[in-house]
Amino acid sequence: MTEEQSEVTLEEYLHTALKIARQAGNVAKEASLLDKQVETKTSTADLVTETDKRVEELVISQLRHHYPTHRFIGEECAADGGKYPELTDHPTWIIDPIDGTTNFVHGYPFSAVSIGLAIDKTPVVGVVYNFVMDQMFAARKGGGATMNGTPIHVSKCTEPTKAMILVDTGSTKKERLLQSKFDVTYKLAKEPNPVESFRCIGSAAVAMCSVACGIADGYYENDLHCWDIAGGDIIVREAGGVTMFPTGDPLDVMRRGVLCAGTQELAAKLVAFTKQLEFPNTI
Ligand code: LIP
Repeated sequence: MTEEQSEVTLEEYLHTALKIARQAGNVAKEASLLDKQVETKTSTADLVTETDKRVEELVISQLRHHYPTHRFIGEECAADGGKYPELTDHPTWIIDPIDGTTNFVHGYPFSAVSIGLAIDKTPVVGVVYNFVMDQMFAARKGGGATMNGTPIHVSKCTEPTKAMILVDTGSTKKERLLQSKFDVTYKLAKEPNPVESFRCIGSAAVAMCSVACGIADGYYENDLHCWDIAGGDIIVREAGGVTMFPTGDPLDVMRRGVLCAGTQELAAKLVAFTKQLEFPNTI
């Protein structure tokens, strides 16, 4: 294990990320009460506000101050730069300043600052702060997962018929992606072994943390980015759950989807369907 991955160092990274996420969340929460300037990005449902940009700048500048040799991938910088960011083995902070921007715009209470640190391309530290509900989810490799400092655990559900599953229509308007998501969800919703219930909450990071703390049993999506899932990935795994690409392959945060569940058994039963999902061509 390198020094960067030692427990002491990871704990220190987590501590820093927690402080910055709280500060960023406070800025976003204050802004949530004011009028918002909303612009669109890749589709009419892919929104960005001036607060997303401001919070991202704050998070990256603070992290860079602490870790000048680390790399950074932020949702809004990526949108501005035009070129899809590259993830290397180097320690890289992956930031979504407001995951659930549409919720933020509408006042629907699932919006979070998401910060993940990947080393060797795998998240080892994650913080997801739902600043509306004041719920701070956190984890580091080997340290367990917490919400507001209290340990959290996934549910033990193994059967789709007893599971609450989260999915999202997302911001894509591409027919191929939407059709495959609705087809898969329809197959999972009907007899002979239907999923008990589906919910949409509009934030991948909060959805993953909902699985991590056991209020949902699983979640899948086929049009995400690394910033939506990097923080949540380690939180789910440290809470005892599993994360993967919806085909059943190991999770690669640079591929454009995720499936997570409280148990391997439930994940395998979902993968039998989610492996039919289509994904964006961009890596
Ligand atoms: C959003 C996600 C949401 C997903 C959307 C979008 P944003 O992130 O978290 O769950 O379905 O496609 O990516 O744009 O609010 O940061």
